[in-house]
Amino acid sequence: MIVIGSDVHRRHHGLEFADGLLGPSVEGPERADLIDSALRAAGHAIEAPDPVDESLLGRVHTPQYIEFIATAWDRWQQLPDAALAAMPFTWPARNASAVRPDDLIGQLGFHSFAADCSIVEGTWDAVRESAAISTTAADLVGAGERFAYGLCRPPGHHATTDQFGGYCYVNNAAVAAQRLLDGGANRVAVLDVDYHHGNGTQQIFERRDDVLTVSIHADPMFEFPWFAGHANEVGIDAGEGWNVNIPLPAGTDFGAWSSALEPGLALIASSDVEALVVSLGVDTFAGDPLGTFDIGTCDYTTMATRIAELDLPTVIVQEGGYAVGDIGANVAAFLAPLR
Ligand code: SP5
Ligand code: ZN
Repeated sequence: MIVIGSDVHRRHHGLEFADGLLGPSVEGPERADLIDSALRAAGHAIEAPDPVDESLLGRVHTPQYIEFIATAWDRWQQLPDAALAAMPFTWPARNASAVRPDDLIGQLGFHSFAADCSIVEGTWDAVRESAAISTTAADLVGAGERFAYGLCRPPGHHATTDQFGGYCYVNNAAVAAQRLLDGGANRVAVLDVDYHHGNGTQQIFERRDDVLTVSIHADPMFEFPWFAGHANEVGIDAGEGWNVNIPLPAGTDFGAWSSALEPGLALIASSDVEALVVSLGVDTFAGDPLGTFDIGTCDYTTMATRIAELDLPTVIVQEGGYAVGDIGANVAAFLAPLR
């Protein structure tokens, strides 16, 4: 199993509004560092990524959004009252104008959907590196590797074509899927096993039939991201039938989770896809502070074994997982059977 990773993620340590207070985000640098050390202890070598082709990011996202993320910190610094982190406080909600404001604070709201994210000095460096990691992993699989794992941080699956949120800025899974298509695959699937719905991946591909998106997640009736992830979201226009959401109740254990996985796998197996991207969140873990599911460390090995039975070239990108004491063991358990 080839693992791609880097220390550049440490430059991003954002703030998060939670429980009425602004504080350090639960999505912090220790997450990737702990995965890194657990994988090294399990015998994996970790290789550096190639630089990312930034034009690729502007095809999965809008070029205007990528330009915004890349320059927001410098613009923020020019404000006379620039504080710790660039964050919005107003978002375009129902019945709002679609006009993008000229002002930075307005654009921060325009280009985001949640107050769990902020932009700090090193955010763009880390975001670009995270996309480089997923691209490099995709290129390895495109060149014939059966599996490659991208230790991506920040995560990506909540990032839409033009909005950050849910600790995500650039959608690494979407970037990997697009890279596999560009490399010659006619159709790819993204299987999202993070605890939260992959709303960004869904939105990026919802009008396309060359990417099948399948997400298994906590029902948005009770969980973030709240406003996407219902079972009746099946894709739009040419994409109709190419998005599958499998929402699950609080407390779901691995037996029920596995039963939900089966129809997703069956659809992937029957859809003429030539490669697979797995959005691997381990926030389904029983001890996760953001989750409610009841999945154990050993279950991740069973999960990966079943996914590998699809017999597809597979890129795995890291998404969520906040039980830092167990995150390394959980990721290592998932990767263990993939060889
Ligand atoms: C990639 C990913 O897993 N993103 C998840 C983003 C969830 N952000 C909102 C979390 C709100 C948690 N509030 C917890 C309060 C506990 N006292
Ligand atoms: Zn998650």
